[in-house]
Amino acid sequence: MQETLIQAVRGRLEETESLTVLTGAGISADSGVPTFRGPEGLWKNFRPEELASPGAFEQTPQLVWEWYNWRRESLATKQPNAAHVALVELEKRVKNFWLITQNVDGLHPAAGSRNLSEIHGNIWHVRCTACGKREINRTIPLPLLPYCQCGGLLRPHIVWFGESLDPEDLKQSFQALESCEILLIIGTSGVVYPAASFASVAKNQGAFVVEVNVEVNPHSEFVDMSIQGRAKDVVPQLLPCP
Ligand code: BV8
Ligand code: ZN
Repeated sequence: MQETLIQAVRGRLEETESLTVLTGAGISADSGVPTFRGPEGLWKNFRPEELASPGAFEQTPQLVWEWYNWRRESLATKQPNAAHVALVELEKRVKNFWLITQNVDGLHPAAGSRNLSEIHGNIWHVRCTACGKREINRTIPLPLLPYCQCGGLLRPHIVWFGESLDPEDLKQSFQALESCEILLIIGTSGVVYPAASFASVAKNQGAFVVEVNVEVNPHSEFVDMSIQGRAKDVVPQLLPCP
């Protein structure tokens, strides 16, 4: 059954001129990066509001930086997997290709994806809370409280709960969702907004929506095709024959 679905999607990808892809933590699970809401999920020990929110950073910046330092340390040894690489290949082959990721792990740019919106930010980017300066910083570990040359406290350049997404990222994402013939959704539980609404944005303009996930999801009833399987196994098989 999955084989037939994969063949059908590969056939569509061969023909399409416009593909948008939305990824979540599931695509990085096969690189050894823990997902958020899975059994061994990152959120298992904390409530998101406890750590991934401006209030938490305001109250206990050390605790928040401890968590991000721990995640940076763990991510430093992780590599893109076959699914990330297959998306780079698809970007080369499809005329209009855009990748929207909720992931902050940096594995898509590391794999070579360029037409990319990291809508929740990137764990390797820091931003000054005083002067707003943003830079890539791979120091591991960062001093428990890292400061900018201007004396301002640095924060992860990541979108926390209750924070708005970068308007530029939103504009690019909606452009890609409103113009694509196919939306491919890989490895997301579809619970975090506004990304959770992206499937219906594409669907409402007539896109064919395909999901790749190891389990059925809240938005699975929205999609036209749901392929059950691990991203690293399924996504490379979607590549049109060279
Ligand atoms: C916003 C950065 C406007 C942190 C993240 C009440 C008050 C305030 C806000 C809200 C509210 N109610 C709702 C909201 C909006 C809120 C929201 O959606 N909350 C949810 C929880 C209800 N959203 C926001 O706040 C957003 N901003 O709306 O701005 C606004 C402003 C003010 C007030 C109101 C609104 C900002 C959201 C961004 C949050 N930041 N990350 C960090 O990472 O440190 S979200 C976090 O979840 C990650 O980025 C992650 O990517 C994202 C989504 O999770 P998934 O990627 O889907 O991962 P998950 O583990 O859940 O699922 C993995 C999936 O993969 C599963 O389906 C699994 O089956 C599958 N899988 C596993 N293995 C594999 C696999 N699939 C394939 N292959 C495998 N091998
Ligand atoms: Zn500064």
